[in-house]
Amino acid sequence: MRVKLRWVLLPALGLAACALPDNPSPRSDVAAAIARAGLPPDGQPYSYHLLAVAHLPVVAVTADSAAAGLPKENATDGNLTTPWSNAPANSASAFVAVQLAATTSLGGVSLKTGALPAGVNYDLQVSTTGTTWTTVLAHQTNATWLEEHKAFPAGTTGKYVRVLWHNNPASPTPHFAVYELEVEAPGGASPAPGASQSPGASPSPGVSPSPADTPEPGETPSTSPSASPSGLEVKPLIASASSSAAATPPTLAIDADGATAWSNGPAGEKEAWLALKFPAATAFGHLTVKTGPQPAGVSYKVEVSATGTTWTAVSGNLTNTTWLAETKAVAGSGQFVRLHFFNAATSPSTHFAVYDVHLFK
Ligand SMILES: [Ca+2]
Ligand SMILES: [Ca+2]
Repeated sequence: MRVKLRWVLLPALGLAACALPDNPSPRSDVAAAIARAGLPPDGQPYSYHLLAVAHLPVVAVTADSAAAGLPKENATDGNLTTPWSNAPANSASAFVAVQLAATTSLGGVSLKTGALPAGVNYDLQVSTTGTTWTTVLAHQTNATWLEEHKAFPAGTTGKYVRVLWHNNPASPTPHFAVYELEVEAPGGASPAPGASQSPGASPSPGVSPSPADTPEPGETPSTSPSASPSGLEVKPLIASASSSAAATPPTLAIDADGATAWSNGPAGEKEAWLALKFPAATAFGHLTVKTGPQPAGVSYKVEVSATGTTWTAVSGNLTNTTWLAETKAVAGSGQFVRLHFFNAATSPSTHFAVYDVHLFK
C-alpha cells in the first residue's frame, strides 16, 4: 500500500517540556503552568498564549471524519504541532467543531491550518444547538503556518463554533488540517505584533494541506522529468537512508510520485541523509528535489561518493522554499549521490522529507 505522507517538517515546539495541565483551559491555567515550569529553551510557543488569555474553555470537539492517527482532539489539545485531519483524501468538504459550556458572546477564533493552497478555503460558523449553523465569516484562508486570528462581527454569539472546509474542485488538496482551534471572547487578545509563535513560522505540516502537485499560480511545476531545463534523467537503482520514520521508506523518494515521501526517524535528528545508488559512476548536471518549504536553519547538501562510504560535497547549503520540485544547479559525478540534511540548531524540525528527487545529465 502506498502511503500518502502529507507531513514534512514538524517543528519541535517544546510544549511537552512544560508541565501543562491535562486540559489546558482556560488559558490562565497555561500561564500559571508556564510560570511554574519556566519557559522552554526556545521560549517561543508560549508568547502567544501568554498574551491571549481570553480564550473560552472548550468542553467538546466533534468532526465529521478523521485521518488515521490525527483525531479531532488534536485540534484542541493546546499543541500547535498536532493536527486533526479529515478523511478520506480529496474530500469536497469536512468540518471540525468545538462546543463551549454555554451560549456566549464570541469575539473570534484563532486557528492554525497551515498555508492553504489556491482555491481552498473555509467558513467559520456558529450555532446555539450544534445542528443549525450560521456562517459568520465565509471563504476564509490562512496564509501562514502560524495560528491566525479571525475576528467575528460584533454581536456574534454561540455555543458551538465550526470550521467548514471547502476543497478546490479543480485541483483538490488531499487533506485539510486544523492544528489548533481556539475561541475567543469579545475583546480577546489577538497576538500582539512581534509575539511570534516561534521560528515555528516554520512549515510544520502535520498533514500538509498543500497539494502535492499543485503549484502556486504563476509558478512552473517541475515535478516531471520532461519539465526539467535540459538533459536526460539518470535513474538510480535503489535508495537508502540513514534512518526512516514509520511507513516512509527511502523508495518513496524515487517512485516519481510527488505525493509520497521518505522521511527520517526518530524525531529531531540533527542530521539525516537519503542516498541513491546508480549502476555505475554517473555524472549529473542538475537535479530536482521536492521537500516542501523548509523552516529557517534547515538545509541540505548534495554529496557524491565512489564507494558509498566516503562522501564529497558538491554543493553548498541548499534550501527549498516551495511545495514544488525545485531545480538545483548542482553538478557532480559518482556511483552514489546523497542529500544530506542538517537541522536547525534552535527550534529543530522534527523530520526531514524528500517527496521526490530526480537527477539529470
Ligand atoms: Ca493541536
Ligand atoms: Ca515520492
